[in-house]
Amino acid sequence: MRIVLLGAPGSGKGTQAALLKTRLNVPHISTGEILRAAVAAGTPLGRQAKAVMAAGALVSDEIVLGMLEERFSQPDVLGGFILDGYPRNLAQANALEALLGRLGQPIDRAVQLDVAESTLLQRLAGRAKAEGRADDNPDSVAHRLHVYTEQTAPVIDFYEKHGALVRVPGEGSMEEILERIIAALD
Ligand code: B4P
Repeated sequence: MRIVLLGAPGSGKGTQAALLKTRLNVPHISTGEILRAAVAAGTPLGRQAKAVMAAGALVSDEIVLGMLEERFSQPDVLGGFILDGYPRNLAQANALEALLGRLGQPIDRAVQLDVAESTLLQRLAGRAKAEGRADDNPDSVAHRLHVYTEQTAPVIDFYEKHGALVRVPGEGSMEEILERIIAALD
C-alpha cells in the first residue's frame, strides 16, 4: 500500500509512520528525517537547509524533490511505502504525482491526522523539553503552524479531489490512533 500522511506539525505523522511501518511492513520515508540527517552530517545540502529548518520555514521544493527522487530510485519502494512530510505544498503534490506516475506507483490513500491546535502546541513543547529539536522553540513552532495553514492545508483538498483522502482523529493514545488509521485504510 502507498500512503501519504498529512497533518500539522505535532499531529503525529512521524510517530504513526513509525508504527505503520512495522504493521504494514513497508518503508517509512520522512523528508524531515532525511533533511535532519543531512544537517547532522554537514553535507552541502544540510548546510543550506539548516537555518531554514530551524526557523520553521520550508526548504526549497527543488532540494526536497531531488532528495525524494533519489530515495524513490531504491527498489524497496516498489512494495509500497509510507510518505511522511511530503507533499507540503501544491507544487510538491504535483511533483509527487508526476514522479509516482513515471514509476507506475500512484498513491492509494492520503491520511489526514486531525488534531486541535492546543494539543499540537502541548506536544511540541513536550518534545522541545525531551529532545531539544532546533525547530521546536515557540517562534519556530508558530511559524510552522502558519506555513501549514497557508501552504500545506490546500494539499488536503488536492487529495480529496483525487478521491484518496481519509480523515482520522489524531488525539488519544498512539495505539488508538494507529488502529483508527488501519481501519480507515481498509
Ligand atoms: P517534519 O520532520 O515533517 O516535522 P513535523 O511536521 O513537526 O512532524 P513530526 O513528524 O516530526 O512530529 P510528530 O507530529 O510525529 O519537518 C520538519 C522540518 O523539515 C519542516 O519544518 C521543514 O523545515 C523541513 N521539511 C520537511 N519536509 C519538507 C518538505 N517536504 N518540503 C520542505 N521542507 C520540508 O510528533 C510531534 C510530537 O508529538 C512528538 O514528541 C511525539 O512523541 C508527540 N506525539 C505524537 N503522537 C502523540 C499522541 N498520540 N499522544 C501524545 N503525544 C504524541
